[in-house]
Amino acid sequence: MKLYTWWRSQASFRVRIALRFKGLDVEMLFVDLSKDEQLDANYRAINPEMVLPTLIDGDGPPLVQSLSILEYLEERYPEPRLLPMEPQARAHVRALAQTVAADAHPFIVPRVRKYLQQELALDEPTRMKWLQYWLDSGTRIIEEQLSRDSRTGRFCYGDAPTIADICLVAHLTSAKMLYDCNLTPYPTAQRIFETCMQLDAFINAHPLQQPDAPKTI
Ligand SMILES: N[C@@H](CCC(=O)N[C@@H](CS)C(=O)NCC(=O)O)C(=O)O
Repeated sequence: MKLYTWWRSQASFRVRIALRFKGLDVEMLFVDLSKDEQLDANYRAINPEMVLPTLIDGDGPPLVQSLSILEYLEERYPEPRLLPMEPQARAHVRALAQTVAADAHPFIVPRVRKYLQQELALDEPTRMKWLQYWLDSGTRIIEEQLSRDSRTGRFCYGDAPTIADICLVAHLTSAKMLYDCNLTPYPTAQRIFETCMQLDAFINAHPLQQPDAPKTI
């Protein structure tokens, strides 16, 4: 299996966690988004949207979109599970995952940041305000969902990690480590983050554990 990834990429982080969790061997191929390597013709040929991640399992075809890749891994390599069995529980877990991955994350990706800077000429403090607003808004919504739902346990759903925890951890890592957001108002999300970060799959997939990460940030 081959994964096109970059240490800072939130969507790649999601897939790295799932691969580790399921104990799958993967070769990492690094695409440096800070150098626009995703725009190279060779990468475009396998991922026409020119975004990370892309996963290639065996002879392919290339798999794109991190949530779709998580679902593929769950279907192809079901154990250990990343989705509960019961349909309403599965819908709940998918909804939590999408709250951050589909509704918050698109506002902060490099091509959006580039547009704010190059086309709208927004200065750095204004762009930071944008990023922190959307990250914080995603965290606030998932905190509200988690804190009021009796199905929340040690993890987002019960006492085992799911794709919701994967998306939550990737989101909070961006919020805290990359964009200095204050997470104090979100105790449930923080508690679950810390529980996940005790697990090898989450630790090993963390951005700063990647071979392409810088020594300091
Ligand atoms: N919805 C996509 C998002 C993909 C995405 O935007 N990835 C970012 C990195 S986290 C990227 O490659 N951005 C390149 C760019 O914006 O130019 C997914 O979940 O895979």
